[in-house]
Parts: sequence; C-alpha cells; structure tokens
Amino acid sequence: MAAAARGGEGLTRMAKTRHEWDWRAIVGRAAGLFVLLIGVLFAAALCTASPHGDNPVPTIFEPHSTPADSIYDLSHFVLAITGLIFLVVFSLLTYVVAKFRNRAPDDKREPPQVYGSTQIELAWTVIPILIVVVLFLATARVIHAIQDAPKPAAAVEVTAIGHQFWWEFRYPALGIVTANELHIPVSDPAHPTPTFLKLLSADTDHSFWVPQLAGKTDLIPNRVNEMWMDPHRTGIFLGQCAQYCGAQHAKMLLRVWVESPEDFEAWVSAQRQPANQDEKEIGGKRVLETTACVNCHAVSGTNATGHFGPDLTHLMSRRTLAAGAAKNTKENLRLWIQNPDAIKPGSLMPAMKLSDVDLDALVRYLETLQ
Ligand code: HEC
Ligand SMILES: [Cu+2]
Repeated sequence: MAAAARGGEGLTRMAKTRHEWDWRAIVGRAAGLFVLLIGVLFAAALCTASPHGDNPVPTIFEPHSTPADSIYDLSHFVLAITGLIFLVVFSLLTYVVAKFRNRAPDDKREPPQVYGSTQIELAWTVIPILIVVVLFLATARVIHAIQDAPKPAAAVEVTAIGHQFWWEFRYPALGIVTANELHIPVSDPAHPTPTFLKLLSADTDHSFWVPQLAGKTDLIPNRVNEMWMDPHRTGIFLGQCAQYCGAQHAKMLLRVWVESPEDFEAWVSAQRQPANQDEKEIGGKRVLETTACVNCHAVSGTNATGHFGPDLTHLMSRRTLAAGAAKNTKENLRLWIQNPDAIKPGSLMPAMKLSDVDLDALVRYLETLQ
C-alpha cells in the first residue's frame, strides 16, 4: 500500500512538472507564431511598397484593369472579415489558455461540464452561416459582374491558344497571328476599348494569368473559355501559365503590351505586312525553306506554313524568345536554333543540327523578319 501511495505521489509530481513545462512551450510557440506573422506581413508590405510603373514582378497588389480591381477590392473585404474572426478567436483562445492554466494549488478535479445550451448552440451555428452567406454573396456579385460584362462594339477580339510551352495569339478581325507577347490598346473609361479573349488549348490544360489585368482562366482542350480586360494605363504587364502543363510550364511566360491607340494601330499595321521579302539574305531563307522548320513554323510569303510552333513572320518584333525564356538577341536566337534545350530543356522544338554556315545564314535571315 505504502509503496503504491508513494508511486501515486510521484506520478502527481511528474504530471505537475509536465504541465508547467507545457505552459512554457505554449507561450514559446505563440511567440514563434507571432514572429512568423509579423514576418509575413512585413514581406507583404515590401511587395506592395515596390515602386509603381512597369513592375517586373507580376503582382495582385497593383491592379490596372476593371476585373483585377474588383478582385482586389473583394479580397480586401474577405480579408477584413476573416481577419476579424481570426482576432476574436485568437484573443479568446489566448485569454482562456492563460486564465485557466493549471496552477499549483489546483485540485485535479474536472471543471463543471455544460451540456445542451440552446442559446450557445444557436449562436455558433447561425453566426457562421451568416458570415458564409455574406462572403458567398459578395463573391457571386463580383463573378457575375465580370462574367456577364457586355462586349462593346469597339472591343478588340483575340483568340489565345495554349501550347506546350508557349502562347499563340490570333486577332481574327485583324488577320494577325503572333506569339507570347500580346498587344492590346489601353482602355479609356469614357470610350472603353476592352480586349475580349477566347481561350483554347492545343494540347493540355493551361491557365492564362496576368495578375494586374484579370483573374486566372484555364485553357482547356475542346472547350472555349472567355475573359476580358480593360487596362487603364499603358505599360508591359507580365503573366505566367498558372496550370502545370508539363516540363517547361515554369518557362511559359507571357507579356501584355498595353499601348496607346496610336501605338496599337502602328503595331497592327506592321503585323499585317507580309514578311520582309528583301532578297539580301536569300541564302538563309533557302535554309529555312529546305529544313523541317517549315513543318512547324509559318513565315508568310514562303513555303513555311506549319502551325506547331510560333509564327515567325514578324519574329523580330518580339522582345523575347520561347515564351519569355530568353531575350531576343542574335546570340540567343542562334543558340536556340542550335540547341533549344540549352535555353528551355524539354521544349518541343528539336535541335536542328545545322552546319555553322547554314546556322549563321539562317540567323541572319531571321533577323530581317521585323
Ligand atoms: C517539330 C517542330 C519544330 C521544328 C522542326 C522547328 N521548330 Fe522552332 N519551335 C517549335 C516549337 C514548339 C517552339 C516553341 C518552343 C517553346 O517556346 O516552348 C519553337 C520556337 C521557335 C522559335 C522561337 C519563336 C518565339 O517567338 O519564341 C524560333 C525562332 C524557332 N522555333 C525557329 C526554328 C527554326 C529556324 C527551325 C528550323 C531550323 C525550327 N524552329 C524548327 C517547333 C519546331
Ligand atoms: Cu501551360
């Protein structure tokens, strides 16, 4: 008996020391969480504090188009409500944990248990339902406003087709085909000229996302999705395929050039010109026309009519190669044709194994495709 009692005492002492230690661990963990939270807020503040203008980092914190604006406002509203819930719950929790912690003089009996309080149960059922209904209605309103926006007559229509791992942009009404760099006019709210996109896919799922201009919309095989944007200022806005689509998904970037009406007109008329027919680089042109390039690429006015890869008719009007994987320079262009994997491992263009003479002539020719 005596031994058992002594054993019991030991257990109680052990339990007591463990409880005290637990309490310190809880404080430590709460402090850790707090520091983490401050860190996250600090990082977010750094992001939003980045200088305005051509932001090289795609950011949801600097919307410049109606759909992006409404999503931004909605996210503030949702954050305010959920933040409030977090504050209330976290404060109550901290208060309860601190006030009712295990103290030395406590007897070890269970506290009184409360069952079947209709008022409390009603409160914690009805209040969350109301909160969810408010969040749902606010979200549904924004979705409806964006999805059902009327298309004005002055809208620019573009068909965007996702490919592994690049973007094809077609302007059916203007007869333009280009890749990876979308040009659209700025939209003056007094005379809106929004751009409406039809989204298609040539192979697998992709997702069109330019955070500063609109939300994400997927491009799905055998389905037509739609989205629109009406940028309020000119500039270059960066985006990214937002749906994992294969090895080079991460190098499936896109850039949107938002231009003044005059600049957009100038770009349109330049794109509508046939490819440069200057015969100066005829040697390089012959290399193109006698190589498998023609099966995958189109250059207007030549026998290259393939559509598996980007249209090259105005290749040099683009600032980047291979969906933003490299700057469009002479060296990168040569390297790309010699060995695409050096720039974008796993891209669907094969290394063409041309001789140095042919390669140089071909690059000189491609450089005339303004
Ligand atoms: C089997 C099809 C195929 C063949 C053959 C092919 N390409 Fe490509 N090419 C592609 C694909 C696909 C891409 C897009 C790669 C990416 O961005 O992931 C591409 C991209 C390019 C680009 C970059 C275009 C841009 O705007 O980003 C150039 C330039 C190019 N190819 C030139 C050539 C030349 C020149 C040849 C012939 C020597 C050739 N290609 C042969 C499929 C092909
Ligand atoms: Cu993709």
